[in-house]
Amino acid sequence: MELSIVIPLLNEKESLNELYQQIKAVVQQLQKSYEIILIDDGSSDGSEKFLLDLHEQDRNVKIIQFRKNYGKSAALAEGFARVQGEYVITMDADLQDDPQEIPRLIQKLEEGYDLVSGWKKKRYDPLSKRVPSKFFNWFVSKVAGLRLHDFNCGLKIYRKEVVKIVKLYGQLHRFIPMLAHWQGFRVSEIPVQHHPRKYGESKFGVSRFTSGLFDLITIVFLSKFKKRPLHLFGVAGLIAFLSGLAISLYLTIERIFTRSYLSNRPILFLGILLIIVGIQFVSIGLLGEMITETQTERNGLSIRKMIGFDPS
Ligand SMILES: Nc1nc2c(ncn2[C@@H]2O[C@H](COP(=O)(O)OP(=O)(O)O)[C@@H](O)[C@H]2O)c(=O)[nH]1
Ligand SMILES: [Mg+2]
Repeated sequence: MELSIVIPLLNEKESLNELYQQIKAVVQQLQKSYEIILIDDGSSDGSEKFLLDLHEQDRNVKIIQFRKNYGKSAALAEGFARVQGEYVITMDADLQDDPQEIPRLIQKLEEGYDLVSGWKKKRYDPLSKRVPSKFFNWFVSKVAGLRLHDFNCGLKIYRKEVVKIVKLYGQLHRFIPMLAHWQGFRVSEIPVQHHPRKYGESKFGVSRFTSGLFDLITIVFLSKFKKRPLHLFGVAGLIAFLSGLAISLYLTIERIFTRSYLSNRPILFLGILLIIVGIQFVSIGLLGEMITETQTERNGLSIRKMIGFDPS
């Protein structure tokens, strides 16, 4: 199998037929063997029925149907677990991504990348979405150490290894290029054609900002400090503890030598607070170290090739 096209969807009934026709035209032109995996994430608009009929007509179409809505990341993760193609393409189901871009994505991948992301250079979404998105992409670029214009474009191509290794949950689909980059995969992007939404409405509201932020904090923490949590909490704890200690010492010395009263020194409370917080941070860090210590998970090395070993 050469191509796997993975499409997570939620209530996109009106778009599905057009989407299928467009994809089919493109892959037939390419003359590659393919599968189209559609993940119906608890749709309630009759998308399910259409998908089942489609599978009856075309056995290259495979369907995963969730009983309820688990979110786009979960849908992608389930699709990724099943793909067989050497190249995996993801796209949105709402016709905003253009299947015509698939040959260009393949071409770029074959220049020697593991992941090529689409970049909606001219984007047909409301301003309320484009502006925060600019900021998001700038911020994630900084954190990731990888400059991309559009981390969260639905249209992307991957080599199979990438989707089998990168773990998705929560809202992590927004950060796939970052996760892949951190695993040592070679990531690039090309500008792609984008279209306005033709049918239905956008499925992501304001909650995209908070959930995106929390997921970002989690992965930065997990990827940088999972194996050494004390290095994060210990530093903060030490700074707090030493500052608190300095304040308390100063007050003590002052009290002994000048007979001044502590009752009118509000900074006393800061000193106490910092000492306690400092001790707590260090303790949390040590607890974290204990949890890490007991994890049996392998070293988590990302290996590109092993040559000359017997298959085991
Ligand atoms: N599996 C799954 N797909 C979803 C969910 N929400 C949206 N999608 C799909 O993700 C794609 C992009 O969603 P859309 O609402 O167009 O987001 P926007 O383009 O950022 O406004 C579409 O194909 C949706 O059907 C969800 O909860 N689960
Ligand atoms: Mg959309």
